[in-house]
Amino acid sequence: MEHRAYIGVGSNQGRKEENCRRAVREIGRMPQTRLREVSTWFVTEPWGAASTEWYVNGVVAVDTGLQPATLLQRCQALEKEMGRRPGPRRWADRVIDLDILFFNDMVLEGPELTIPHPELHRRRFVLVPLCEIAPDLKHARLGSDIRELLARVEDNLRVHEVAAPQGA
Ligand code: A4P
Ligand code: MG
Repeated sequence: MEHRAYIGVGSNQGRKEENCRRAVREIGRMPQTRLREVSTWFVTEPWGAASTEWYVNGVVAVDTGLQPATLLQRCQALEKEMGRRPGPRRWADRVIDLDILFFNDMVLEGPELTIPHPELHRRRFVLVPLCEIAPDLKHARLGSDIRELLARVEDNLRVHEVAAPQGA
């Protein structure tokens, strides 16, 4: 059976946009998994005050036969493969960060996995790219769609579209 998952992709270390693009390619190569939508890339002001280094963020939609726990394991293995080291503190700088935002309309609060991602509705850097690819997607716990969440979000940290490459 196919599931629809949305994954948040972020990087604030090294070649940030390239890291994000590589992660998306690798997500598309996970078993039983196909990329369905990829948002634009955005340059975003760091949320959470743990770093002053700006991020590149985007969101992808996949159809997958993997279960949520397996998808999480695959994402964590990919983070590790791309050079992410376990940081000493929460929100430390990272080469790549993959968060499962939604998995079907599942609501789950486990020790390893919370779905929908507990902070997504408070983060403009997630809602802006998500609204691009899934404005009508309903948040299973809050009952609002992404367009509504974006209209209401109090986070005013800056989120800019990455400039198109010169000559493109
Ligand atoms: N976990 C629970 N639910 C999930 C889920 N839905 N998706 C657990 C992924 N992981 C989930 O995550 C810590 C643990 O969360 C995992 O072991 C998993 O079992 P982590 O990615 O290893 O650690 P982290 O990312 O340092 O902590 P956390 O709390 O996930 O931070 P966030 O929420 O990822 O925030 N500002 C901008 N502009 N852009 C960003 O991308 N990201 C962060 C990190 C802070 N500020 C940012 C950005
Ligand atoms: Mg994370």
